[in-house]
Amino acid sequence: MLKKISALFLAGATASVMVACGNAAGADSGSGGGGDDKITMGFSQVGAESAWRTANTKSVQDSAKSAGFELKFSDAQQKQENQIKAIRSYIQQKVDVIAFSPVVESGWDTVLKEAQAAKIPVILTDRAVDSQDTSLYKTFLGSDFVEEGKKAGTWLVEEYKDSKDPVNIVELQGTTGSAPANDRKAGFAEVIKADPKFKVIASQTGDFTRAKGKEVMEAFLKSNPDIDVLYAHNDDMGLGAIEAIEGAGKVPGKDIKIITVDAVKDGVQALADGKINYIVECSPLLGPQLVDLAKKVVNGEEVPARVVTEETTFTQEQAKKVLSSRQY
Ligand code: GZL
Repeated sequence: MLKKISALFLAGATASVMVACGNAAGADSGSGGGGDDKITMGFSQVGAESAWRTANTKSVQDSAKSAGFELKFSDAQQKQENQIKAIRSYIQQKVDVIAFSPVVESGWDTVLKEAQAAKIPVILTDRAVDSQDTSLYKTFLGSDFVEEGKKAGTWLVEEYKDSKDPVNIVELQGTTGSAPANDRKAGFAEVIKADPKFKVIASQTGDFTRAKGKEVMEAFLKSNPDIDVLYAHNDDMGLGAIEAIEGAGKVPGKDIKIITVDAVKDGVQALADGKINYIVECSPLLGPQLVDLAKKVVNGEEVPARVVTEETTFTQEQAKKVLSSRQY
């Protein structure tokens, strides 16, 4: 039974709250929304493009189940039109709250206005939108992708601090137009621009998938004989690129140094094996925080405008120590 609780949301919560990464076993805190009525959440997921996404889906589904939510879940296969269709169907079904990870940053205002008109609160998780009207959603829960890009760049500057030679970098970008791709690129460029020896000689999307990462890296290798570094916006593209590098008779991690983002198990394994040199963590375990925020929003409680997950980084030595305890 869907019990509509009109959200008496107090606008203008601006504090950003730094919270520790959720964990898969993280029990949700607080009581359910609206007494014993089930909260019905409509969730539109980007797709199943990477190990990160699979872990994120599991975290959302497990947390919704343990919180006693009725979860309506859809996989958009990385297509914005499928997400818009799913959000519209959730509006039709009069769910209590809508949450989604927008595959790209732009093009959401119309459907978000429809949700607002239907008085259904929306939570952004994982990826952000570029809507100017921030009243269209109640909060954003996820990582600071610019910071992730900066961490990648900072490691590279340190790694080559004693070198005077040019450092030729190729970049495998995430999905074109997505917040992580835009921001990881910007953060990295911001840091390396301090030294002109760092040159991004090729940059192209690998759409966050292993297969595309391999395909684009093969093309990079054919047209650029002197690649020193690969910066891949996620582990999956980096792992695909490793196959291409080895196929070209080069040694990943040595002939070409590799920096990736996420820290999923296969990525941390490659880091421990010396095929990747540095990984910036991006936690997919957003489920426990999402259900807590959803309960508050449905109950009309104030929530921070932005909830940023705390994340770390891993060197090859650290990877060997943490590998057995990685949850995804
Ligand atoms: C980042 C997330 C990205 C991951 C990729 O929060 O949106 O999408 O870095 C995933 O692995 O495909």
